[in-house]
Amino acid sequence: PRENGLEAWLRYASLPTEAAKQYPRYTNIVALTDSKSSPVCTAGKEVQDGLKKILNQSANIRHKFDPSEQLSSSAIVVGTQDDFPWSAFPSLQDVKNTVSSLKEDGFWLGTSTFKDEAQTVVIIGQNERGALYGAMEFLMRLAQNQPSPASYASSPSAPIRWINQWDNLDGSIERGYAGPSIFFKDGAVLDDLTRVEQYARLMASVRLNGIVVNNVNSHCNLLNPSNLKGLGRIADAMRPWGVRIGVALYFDTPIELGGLKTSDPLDPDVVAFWNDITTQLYENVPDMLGYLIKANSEGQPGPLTYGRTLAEGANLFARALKPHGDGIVMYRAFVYNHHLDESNWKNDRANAAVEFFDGLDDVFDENVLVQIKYGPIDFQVREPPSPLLAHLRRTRTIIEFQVAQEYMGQQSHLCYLAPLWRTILDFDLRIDGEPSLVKDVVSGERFNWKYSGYAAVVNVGNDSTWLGSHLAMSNLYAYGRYCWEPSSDEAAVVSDWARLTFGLNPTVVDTITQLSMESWPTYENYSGNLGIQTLCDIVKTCHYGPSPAAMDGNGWGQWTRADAHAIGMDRTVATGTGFSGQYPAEVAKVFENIETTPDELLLWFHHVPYTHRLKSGKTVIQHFYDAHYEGAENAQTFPVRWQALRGLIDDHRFQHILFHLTYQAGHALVWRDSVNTFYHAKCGIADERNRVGNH
Ligand code: GCW
Repeated sequence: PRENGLEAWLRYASLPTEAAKQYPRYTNIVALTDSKSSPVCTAGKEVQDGLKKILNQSANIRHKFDPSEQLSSSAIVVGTQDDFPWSAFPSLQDVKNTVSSLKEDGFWLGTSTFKDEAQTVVIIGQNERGALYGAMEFLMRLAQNQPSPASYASSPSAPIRWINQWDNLDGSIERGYAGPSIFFKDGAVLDDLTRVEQYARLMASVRLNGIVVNNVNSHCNLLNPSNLKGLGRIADAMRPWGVRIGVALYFDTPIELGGLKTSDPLDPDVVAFWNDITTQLYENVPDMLGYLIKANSEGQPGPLTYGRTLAEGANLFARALKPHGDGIVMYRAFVYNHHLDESNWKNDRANAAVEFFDGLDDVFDENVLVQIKYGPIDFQVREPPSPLLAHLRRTRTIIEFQVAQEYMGQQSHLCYLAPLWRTILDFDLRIDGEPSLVKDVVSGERFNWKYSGYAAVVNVGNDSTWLGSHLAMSNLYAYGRYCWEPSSDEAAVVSDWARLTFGLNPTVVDTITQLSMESWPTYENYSGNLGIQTLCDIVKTCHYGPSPAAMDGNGWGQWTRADAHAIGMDRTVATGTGFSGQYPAEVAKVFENIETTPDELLLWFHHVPYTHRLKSGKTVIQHFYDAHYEGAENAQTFPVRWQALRGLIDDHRFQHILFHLTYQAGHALVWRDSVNTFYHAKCGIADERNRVGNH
């Protein structure tokens, strides 16, 4: 069959006959549940389907375990710890303790013997979702020809592992590069939600358990009666995969949908309006995650519009949710003035989040979580972590990543993002002088939070590749893996993904792993080095393609302050915007000082002459020239190295990817020459190797 990408990494390609022979003949699947909509039931069907595809075995599913029965051949038993027939498996008594100490959604996967005869695969979830995750782990190991271990327990690093879609009701997707929405069209929820179910399956396989289905730039019509029903249908489609849904709200809905005169969060009619809407939502989506709020950001109304604090705005929604269960408010920290005056040296958009949230740590209701983009600006190719992550201690947080490659080549360039995410997650904020890795703040460990975690903006669309490019899917896969285990090895993760997506041929897996691992440094080299950010078009707001000139003179506050002599943002406390002082003391000291600031963030924190010498010994401008040549040159090798895989994977995907990599190689040259020529013209300093300006 033509490989169109719909199954992504869940193809369950059949194992070569020799490899398949090592596995037992599985005849029975016991999925311990009475309910058809339970993830445990889904797990049973998934295992049945996977065994058929990977091993060409046909197994039966039953839903009760009968201990009096003789299992003549191998069985697979999957269920929650509460439903598992412990007494039938005396050899698993020790496992009971392990299982009871699993975190929510965790699982135990192992093998045991039943009545000393048949080998049984046992999958026990801490809850129903965990059982499904264990079942998919079993299948994904099998598909990679990695037999399941005798005993393996796994728990997530954080309970919140969610996706944010930026889908609009008209079916367009903000920053979407892969066709129209799989959720909405013409103002309504789509009738056919097949793709939504398939998406939930992909999410479950990497243990993502929640999704906000509509754009943070939301519309009041989301909440009209027929859409409330539609949201109910979306939730129903995703629930069997253990995925819960939430919605993003438009702050002025009381005025625009409710016909009220105000949306002031303290107005009793506004409170009543939101209470009523919330009740209606829960009637349709009884297990709703809660509300995502973008307010007072990029032209969106919010509490500040009505002279109220951000906390008063957030608490309005928190109180509406409270009576209905465990719903939370995800209140975005992405609040800033997008008409900032660059002529003031002290102005700095990077300062905004900490300034806006200053003093609010103690006043948010307990079911408000603040959702913080990983960097202080906006998903750039290189940013330090947001200092707000070090300021909120009582108020729990969610870190926001972007699988959508908005500033990263928009899925037309290969850019595997896990190595970038690790620079953030492994960063030690040294809060109160104590070890405070970002991943430990986010997991809740640092401040003893029970509920915190991850969100990522994902732009899957109707395209059969989901993201518009086969290789871009490694980012979605890796995102799930990192939420679960943020210390994972980036190369190992992408290799797993490559095996599942393209098969077990080591040449294929190694090539994809190497290209992926080189892709972010390569992209950084040709798009924007030394912390200057992605030098793309800010003014037209397409955020694509080189436009270093657009990076100044805009109100968005994404600036480089490049003139004829110097470049970079002075974010020091001593002479600049003061941003470095927002970090805890030890980190602030590192960034305040030009000597201790790492080269890759130099221009993020300091304004220096083009002739400033880096730790590498090169000048800033020569580094620019060289890095752009290196990046573009390496991008030229991508399609060539890909060519070597011809015939080793199916031709359809081979060609599709070749097309993308060839395009990327060409566009990298455009990037190189646009950026180099721009700075050459600006500073007039010749390239030591005489390349720039000479063609
Ligand atoms: O990066 C910017 C994007 C906007 C987006 C905004 C946000 C949804 O360019 O398209 O709006 O961030 O995160 O709210």
